[in-house]
Amino acid sequence: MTKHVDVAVVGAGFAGMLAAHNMRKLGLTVQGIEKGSEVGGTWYWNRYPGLRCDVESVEYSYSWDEELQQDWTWSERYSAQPEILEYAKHVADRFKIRELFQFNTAVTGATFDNAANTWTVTTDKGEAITARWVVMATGALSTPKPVDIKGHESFAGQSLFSTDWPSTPVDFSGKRVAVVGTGSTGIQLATEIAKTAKELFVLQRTPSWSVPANNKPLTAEYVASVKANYAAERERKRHSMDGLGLPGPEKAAFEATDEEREAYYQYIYENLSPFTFFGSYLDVLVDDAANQTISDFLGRKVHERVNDPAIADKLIPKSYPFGTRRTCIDSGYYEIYNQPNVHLVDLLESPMKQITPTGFETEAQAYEVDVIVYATGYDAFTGILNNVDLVGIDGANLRDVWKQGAKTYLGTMSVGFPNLFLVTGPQSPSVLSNVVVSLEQHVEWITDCIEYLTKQGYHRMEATQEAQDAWVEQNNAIGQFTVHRNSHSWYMGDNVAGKPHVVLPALMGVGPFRAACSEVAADGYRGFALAS
Ligand code: NA7
Repeated sequence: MTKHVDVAVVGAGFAGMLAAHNMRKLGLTVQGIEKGSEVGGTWYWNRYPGLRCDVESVEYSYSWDEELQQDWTWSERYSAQPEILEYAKHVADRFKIRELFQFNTAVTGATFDNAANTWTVTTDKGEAITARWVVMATGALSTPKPVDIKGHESFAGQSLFSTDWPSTPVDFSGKRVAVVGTGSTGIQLATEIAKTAKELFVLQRTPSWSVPANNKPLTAEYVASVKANYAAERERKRHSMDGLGLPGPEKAAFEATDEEREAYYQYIYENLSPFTFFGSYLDVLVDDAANQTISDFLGRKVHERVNDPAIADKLIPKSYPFGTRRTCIDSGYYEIYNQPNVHLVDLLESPMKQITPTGFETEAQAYEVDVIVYATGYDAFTGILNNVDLVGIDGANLRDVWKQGAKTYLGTMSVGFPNLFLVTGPQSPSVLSNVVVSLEQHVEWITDCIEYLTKQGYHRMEATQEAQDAWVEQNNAIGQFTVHRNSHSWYMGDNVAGKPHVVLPALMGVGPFRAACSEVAADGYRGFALAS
């Protein structure tokens, strides 16, 4: 039997929970669908040891309910995954959000009925749900990149995946372990595994920049000071460039003396979020020489932390400008290379040949290991949307429409797919911001939009080609203006074979993005075709 609701919400992560809650508040009928058995999204699926958020906990939390933010108290500066999952569960309990979702159910596809202006959402349980509006709250980093190393299925030891970690603790003591990948995930995992493994081989292709987390328990005084001004500070951050409202002097890098710059970078390094570097000087994300001053500073830090200068040198990124790949925070990452049981395998120097039944082989030598841990990243932004069959007008599948590159208007809708809202989709700030601030903005905008459409008696909303083209073009132009023009990364889709090189996140910043979305709404949803 087909169930009919006003709104179907896919995903019970931070975005989906809020979307379902908001739709119910509008008085609409809602069906949430979640593949996992619990709320939490990325914090439900990811549970590898050492996993910690790289945005401070008092910021990485909902701001839409004052009592919630006053009642909940974070224990550490950067939360570990179990605490964030507990928070998500607390919110679900507090606002009775679970009753809006069907868990343990994966969406397999959705097809638009062009005459009825409804979507039929299908699930792996064989169900069909029709909905006027669909909100895809599926996250930008939810589909792992397939392992693309020759021979990986032949490995006879234990293969572990950061994105599908066993629910019982894994004991690495006495084992020879290889970690593949040195993004945020690989860095966190390697730091943890180095504590107990007999031998740890860290397989690095592209090094990341990493800055000490300086994680610490939060004092009662600090928490009280945050809570005293929570609402006002949240509001300020909503209009900032990164959603974090980090400080930045109003001058260009070379307007400061070398000593001034060094002192300021040192201050950021010791005290502030690493994302502060992005706005440290006005021109660091647009001017290559200004940008290089940060790399030079951080390179010196790597040398201070790693005893062997040759290894330190290999750990220093050289192939991309600072800020065009995720800057990581760590809890002793570089120092693991001072331990006798930890070995850096530089795949740029000796490329990987293959994985074998007993380990792996580079061009230079063969290694025997008991465990291989893959921290090889995601098919970001589009993976999850392309893995289900989203069929819009005239039977077009989103994955085919996006073959030459994902395109949206305001990150929220793609031409040919009416009534299908994306949250933190391509060309929205999402991963280049405090994503909770971004997803709240997106979900609130969608909520206001659906309320408007409902009140005005509209049954259909579709992005126009003209508006979408202009939005994508503007984002590409910003990409060309910034240091991203010289980079290849998952922000551009470059990590997945065959994926087109497109600027996936919106680079304009959180505040300007919010302003653009608000203007569109105030102008009667300019750039969208509305119909009853
Ligand atoms: P990332 O940042 O995409 O990192 C993946 C890492 O895996 C990166 O170092 C890759 O090197 C490496 N990789 C991928 N495929 C291979 C192969 N075939 N051989 C060797 N190395 C490989 O993903 P994370 O999970 O660490 O972080 C994603 C986000 O999650 C992060 O930014 C936070 O926002 C949270 P490459 O760059 O391809 O040379």
